[in-house]
Amino acid sequence: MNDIEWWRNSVVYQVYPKSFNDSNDDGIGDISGITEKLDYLQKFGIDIIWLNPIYKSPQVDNGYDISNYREIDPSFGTMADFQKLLDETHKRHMRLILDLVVNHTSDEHPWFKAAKSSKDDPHHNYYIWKDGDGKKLPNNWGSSFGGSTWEYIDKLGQYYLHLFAKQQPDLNWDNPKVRQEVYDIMRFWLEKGVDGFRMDVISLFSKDPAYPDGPVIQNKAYGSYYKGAANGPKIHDYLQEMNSQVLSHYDIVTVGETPHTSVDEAVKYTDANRHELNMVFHFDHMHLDYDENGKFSTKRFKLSELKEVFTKWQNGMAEHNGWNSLYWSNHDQARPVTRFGADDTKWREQSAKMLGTILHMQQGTPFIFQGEELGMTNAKFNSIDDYSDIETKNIYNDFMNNKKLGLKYTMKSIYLKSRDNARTPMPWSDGVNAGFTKGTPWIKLNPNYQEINVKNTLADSNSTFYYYQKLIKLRHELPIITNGKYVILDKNNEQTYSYLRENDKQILFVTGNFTDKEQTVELPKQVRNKDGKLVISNFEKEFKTTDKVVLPAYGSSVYLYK
Ligand code: TEU
Ligand code: CA
Repeated sequence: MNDIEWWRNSVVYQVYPKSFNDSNDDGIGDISGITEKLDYLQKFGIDIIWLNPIYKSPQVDNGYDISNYREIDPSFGTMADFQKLLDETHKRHMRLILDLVVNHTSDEHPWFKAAKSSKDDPHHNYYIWKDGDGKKLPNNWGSSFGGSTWEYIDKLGQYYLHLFAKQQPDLNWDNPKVRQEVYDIMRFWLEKGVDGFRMDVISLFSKDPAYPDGPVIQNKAYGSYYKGAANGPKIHDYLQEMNSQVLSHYDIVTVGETPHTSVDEAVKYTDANRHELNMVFHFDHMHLDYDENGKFSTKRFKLSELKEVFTKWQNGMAEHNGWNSLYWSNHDQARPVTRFGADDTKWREQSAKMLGTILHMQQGTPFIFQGEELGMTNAKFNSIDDYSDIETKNIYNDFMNNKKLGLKYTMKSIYLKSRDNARTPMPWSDGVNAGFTKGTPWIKLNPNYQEINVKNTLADSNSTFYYYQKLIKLRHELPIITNGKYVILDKNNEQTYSYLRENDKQILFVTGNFTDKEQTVELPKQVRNKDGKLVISNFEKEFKTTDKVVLPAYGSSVYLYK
């Protein structure tokens, strides 16, 4: 296995620092708190830790609004705490990557303060400005967090662009000075020994200079910016420049978050011959349950569509020398057992393990979001006051006051889709505040933490944790999981997801039941009546596979054929 890049058979664990572990009892997770839990991560077997932003930030968007890229936000600790975490991670033969958020800064960043002071300030064109009268918007683009993407500065007679909150002004990537500033920031962290970056909304850096109006979709009040800002004219030039000036000088991994990006577009970012990024996060499976209200819908995904998405990306990347990231969730998404499995007590852990099987046996680098290994569910908070996320708050106001969708639908869509579902504190025990803090947690715990927590999961040899631990181990031990060709077997049904992984020596047969009823899966001709070795299954019964497999509710299994 050592003839491939290390990130191709690695598993990444995403830590949301604010909610992982609080070491100084102020109710906020912090860097020293992560260091305290490195042995847990090492025991789990993961290879790479991804930290969400820990830089100085007013926290309007939980750290995705950065006011100083070279300082640790005091709420997370000090630079010495960070260096200790990095050193302790390396001592345990794990790697650590940071979150690079350079599509925008905080409006409290010194660059923006200078930029908005005068049109003649040298930093003015670090950002994107359009002359205007304060009445007629430069175009119809709507911010991801509601409202227009344009904010008017009276004194300048200009609008500035913000694809996200108005406190997150977009940087002007067409300005070479901005790009050099970013490359210097990257070198600052890489020289400390950081092992790479997850790059925030990397597909949005290069905007269409015409700033054309976008289509009005999902009955939003404004047009979408996707056509004018996603995968823009210069994005690949900029990434190839970034690669040649910075990335190629270090043994690191890069994963770009690429909203609004098709597989055809994504292969341009990840084809190794293009020297841009190693892999990207796409959103196609995250959009399967969108409806006319966009993300905050009560619609359920369709398994046939999920299989189509995964198959498109497995094939697309393989055909173009690209590489997939594999994920069910992150800090922006709902918990997988609620969204794709079954989060009732009866099937929760079984479906969590099934989802793990289906994702971790695919080709690519799997990302596990903190708590996924416990089979954590969405947190059903009763009141909007219990939610903290800017996106959730804005949706609540839009649905209640503009669209008048009523409290029941609004709260149900928030229960299902709020980003806070992923941001409730990591439950370490069934004790006070689940052992996350001795202070008052910055956000409420998931009410089911007495049942779902690390202490209970480690005490149960059949828990999701130990199942995921085996999946991670399989990826390290079976090259076919890294290099086998993916072949979908049951594209159209809504009950099971079965696929093969093939190389010149072996065949892996992977199958999972997405329903609460027993399902029979015919074995494909490639393995029928062959002797297969069961390598993992989330149901105990071991049986001979001849021509079919009977899967119990949410059952999943993997067989290896020579
Ligand atoms: O997310 C980008 C992004 O596309 C998300 O805003 C996504 O569309 C939304 O969360 C779906 O509900 C990145 C970060 O992951 C996110 O946390 C930040 O809020 C955002 O960029 C702005 O930096
Ligand atoms: Ca703390």
